Amino acid sequence: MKEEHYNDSDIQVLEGLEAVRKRPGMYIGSTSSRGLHHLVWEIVDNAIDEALAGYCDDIEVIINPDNSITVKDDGRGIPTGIHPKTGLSTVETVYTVLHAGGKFGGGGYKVSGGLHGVGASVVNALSSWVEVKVYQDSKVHMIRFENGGHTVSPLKVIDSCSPDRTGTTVTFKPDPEIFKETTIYDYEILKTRIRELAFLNRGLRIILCDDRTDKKKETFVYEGGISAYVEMINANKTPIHKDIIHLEGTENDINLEVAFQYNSGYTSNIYSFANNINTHEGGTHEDGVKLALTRIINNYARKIKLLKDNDENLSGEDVREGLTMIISCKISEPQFEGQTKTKLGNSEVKKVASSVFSEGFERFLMENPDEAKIIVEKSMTAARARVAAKKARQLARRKDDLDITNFYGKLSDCKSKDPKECEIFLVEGDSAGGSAIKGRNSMTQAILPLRGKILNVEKARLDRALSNEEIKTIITAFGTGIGEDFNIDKLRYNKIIIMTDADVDGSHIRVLLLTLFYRFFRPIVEAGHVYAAQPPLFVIKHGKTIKYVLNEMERDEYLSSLSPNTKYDIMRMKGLGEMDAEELNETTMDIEKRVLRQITVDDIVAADDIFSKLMGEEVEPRRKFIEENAVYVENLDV
Ligand code: 28F
Repeated sequence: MKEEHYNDSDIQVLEGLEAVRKRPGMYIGSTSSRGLHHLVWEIVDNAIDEALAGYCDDIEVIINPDNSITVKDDGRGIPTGIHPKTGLSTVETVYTVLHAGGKFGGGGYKVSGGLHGVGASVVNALSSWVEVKVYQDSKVHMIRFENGGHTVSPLKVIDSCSPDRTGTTVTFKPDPEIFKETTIYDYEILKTRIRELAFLNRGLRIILCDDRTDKKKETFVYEGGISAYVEMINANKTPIHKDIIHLEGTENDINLEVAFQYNSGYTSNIYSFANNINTHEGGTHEDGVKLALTRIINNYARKIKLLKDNDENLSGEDVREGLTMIISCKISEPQFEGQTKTKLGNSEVKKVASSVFSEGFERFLMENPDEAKIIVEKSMTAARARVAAKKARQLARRKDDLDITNFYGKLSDCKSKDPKECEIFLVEGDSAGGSAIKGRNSMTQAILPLRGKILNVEKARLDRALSNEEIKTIITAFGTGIGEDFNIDKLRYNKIIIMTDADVDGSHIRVLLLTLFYRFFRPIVEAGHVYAAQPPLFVIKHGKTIKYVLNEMERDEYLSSLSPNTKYDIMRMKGLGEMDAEELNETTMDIEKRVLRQITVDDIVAADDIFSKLMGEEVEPRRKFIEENAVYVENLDV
């Protein structure tokens, strides 16, 4: 049996890698699929560092049939000489000595961006085996580790290669003892991050191969860098100005690059990175750019007199409406903070980001007045919508001290103020509304007669929906507010009952109301507060008995339950509007007698498809839908 000789550096090596195997989460975040894929990024980062240093143009990532991973670069190759501090080759040192601070461990940071990451030894510790080949000086050097980083064959020359072939090739097999959840690689996860790395490092070519069963090979290289990233995100949107704006600058050894373009949408897609790491939680680079963007657009808007002196400033939200932006910062000692260590903390970056951005964007606006005007007008429109929505929200928010019937006169509110026992009927048409007000239990039942068709909110932005009287009344009555102010705890009724006729008009109103609820009050539906009243379709009279039934099925069931020689009259009910207060209460409102159908979100999701066909812009789907469903459209039971 080979004599094991450990000198003190061997012991330090083994203790270091042992520590990683004991608490892998400290070094790679978790041992789930996410941690498994993180191993790839540790090795790829080292190759990218060699690219950032300017020595590598091509990187290849291969998923081998056994789910081991090979990463190749055409850089200088890890030095094969003896490392002064450890007496081992530099390659063996890089793969067996645990360096200070990993992104997850030791509270430190991931050293990257030209200083070769710390991750190689972590990958070694968590792999069943690792093989490193270095192409250097026309020789192929190879070293192999097994079982969590033990050197089983020290670095030695195994072959020769052409003098112009240099680089590093690393193959590793994650240890199933560590990655108990899965050791199967996901092509899409690798593809997404590799594509992102190619966007973030313009001109760098990264090839991804899957050599398992369904073989695949894709190459990612973007000469446009993060501008190409913006182009991809905006591909299925409508850009409102031609150029993608690209700004870059370096101050105090901090490099800041920004690419952005506005589209006609309302949402903002801003993604920021520090040393290629996705700073999901933002940070000082993103803050600096955002502040500068708001300041510059306001200054320019006032300069060209689009913003008058007494107009209030455009807000950060206004200037970011429809903005697609990528921010990439490269810094030698990044501090990552936040819940998931994805917030850039270096305070010195904020000033640099702000000044690099300001200088570049100001110049762009001066040199491109037409595009500048488009951008400023977009922010102005957003500001107007924001102000309108705020005003409407204030109007719509119930003034507790005033009885809101004075406000609109349309809502006949109930006397009780205990939401648990109160219910509100949204009734179609004034006549039914009148009967409902007369026939109701005024202690707990509020009536809101809806006149005509409420707005089709399918396509409207919040501020337009809020300008519709009927909708404002509904929002006020509910008491929850709408949009960002929405608070379900303020709901004033336990049941919201839609009471419309079973005819096409009634169904149309019902679908419009459900569109409104689905778009702006979905939590109320999800909580099960919304119901549809079920007015009876037939009334059967025999002797002194009057029996109301909901539909044909109940009618037949009831008739078959009568004794054969019972004489009876049967009539099809008229619309809600023709029922008198007594009848309406008796049949549809009285808690003891009525039948309500609770509306659930999946009702609405199914109907949502119907909404967009019936309410959406295109005529074709609507015609097709009505044609196919005409026979049922009046029983549209949503
Ligand atoms: C497939 C993964 O790991 N590529 C790498 C290099 C190149 C050098 C290097 C790496 C010890 C600590 C300095 C070569 N010549 N691909 C990779 N390529 N590491 S890792 O040096 C590591 C030294 O930092 C290298 C001259 N300087 C650096």
